[in-house]
Amino acid sequence: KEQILVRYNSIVWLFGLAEPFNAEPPRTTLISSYVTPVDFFYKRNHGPVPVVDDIESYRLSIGGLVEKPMELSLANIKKLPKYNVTSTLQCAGNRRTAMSKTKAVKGVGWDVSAIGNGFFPPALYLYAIWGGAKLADVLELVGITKLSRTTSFGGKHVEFVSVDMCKEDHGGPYKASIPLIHATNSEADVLLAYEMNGKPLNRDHGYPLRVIVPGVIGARSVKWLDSINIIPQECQGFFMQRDYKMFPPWVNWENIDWSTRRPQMDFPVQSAICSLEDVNTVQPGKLTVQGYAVSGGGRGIERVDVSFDGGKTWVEASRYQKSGIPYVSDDDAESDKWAWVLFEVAGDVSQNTEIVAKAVDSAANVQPENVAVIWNLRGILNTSWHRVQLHVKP
Ligand code: MTE
Ligand code: MO
Repeated sequence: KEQILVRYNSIVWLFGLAEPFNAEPPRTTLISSYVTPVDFFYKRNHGPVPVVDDIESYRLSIGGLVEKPMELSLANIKKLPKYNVTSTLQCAGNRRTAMSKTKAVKGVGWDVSAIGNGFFPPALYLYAIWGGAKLADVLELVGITKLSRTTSFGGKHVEFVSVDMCKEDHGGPYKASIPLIHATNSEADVLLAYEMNGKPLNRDHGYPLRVIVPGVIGARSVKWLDSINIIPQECQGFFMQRDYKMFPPWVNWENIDWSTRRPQMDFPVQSAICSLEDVNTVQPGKLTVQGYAVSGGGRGIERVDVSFDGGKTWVEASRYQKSGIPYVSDDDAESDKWAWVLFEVAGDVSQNTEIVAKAVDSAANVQPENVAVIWNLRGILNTSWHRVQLHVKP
């Protein structure tokens, strides 16, 4: 494909691709390790991937409603205490393709792999180990003290602005915001990340600096961060106001009123089987089913149920995070509260059937049985029970 490189500010832009670069790995790669390797991590872009190549002149500017606006180099940010946070990144559009089988939706088609966790497993959920400074520490540099019981931030938001050019937003940069009360909460682990799985971020994932908002849909984790603004209310950009909102099934493109819904933040409880495709042919006998489960907002996974008979009877799967350590709960010191759990369970199969998985989170939230009840025109947050077909050879 023809590409043109254009230098603007310290950024070299790559133009000429008909569509932004979007990719997800095969679902089986996701369960091959707890931390998703960078190469197997899904990529989601709304515009051409920019190249920020002049790191010496790179500056993150922080402004808006602050007493002392600032410009920080990458070296300034690296001087702050470094945190490694294991967090699953999941696109709100994960499992969209399955939702569009109910009725057409608008958006990039995704199987179950628009997710990832640090090093290994791929899917539209990706779990990775992100290294960087805490946003709460960075904001303290401009005079915004960390969240305390007495702090009142009203409806203020922290806006993250990138450098990419998105056609949805009239060629403007990708941007999003989170509430200031969330950003200044050190426990929320919001990072300005410069590392992924122990190495500098690569270009696809936001080099040199990106936001990671654990437990929140991927759309708020802005890549190629250029500036941060403290603003009186939520960001008015396209991806906050006219996208990534959850609408009920009866809202269509004729009657939609975007202002009636708030930008989606936390993602709901989700799970997917990754050891099997949508349709499989197997020999009769023992079958091991593996996959991932994750919930938003730091809620851990309490249970994963798997059915070998289309949902009539269920067995509980075993769960783990780091290899060898059984997952207990999200308040267990060994557990990563922002990361997925991988699950595994074996059963006997003797005739054609449907294998089904559903997870329960620590707030006892469950996945909905059918996709129809959560169908929405943008095809986001398909968290319905994950079903795969099994043809058992006679
Ligand atoms: N940041 C910028 N600047 N531009 C984008 O298009 N896409 C968002 C988010 N941050 C996006 C962005 C969306 S929708 C998702 S799901 C994640 O990045 C994907 O991150 P990844 O490509 O590192 O997996
Ligand atoms: Mo996304």
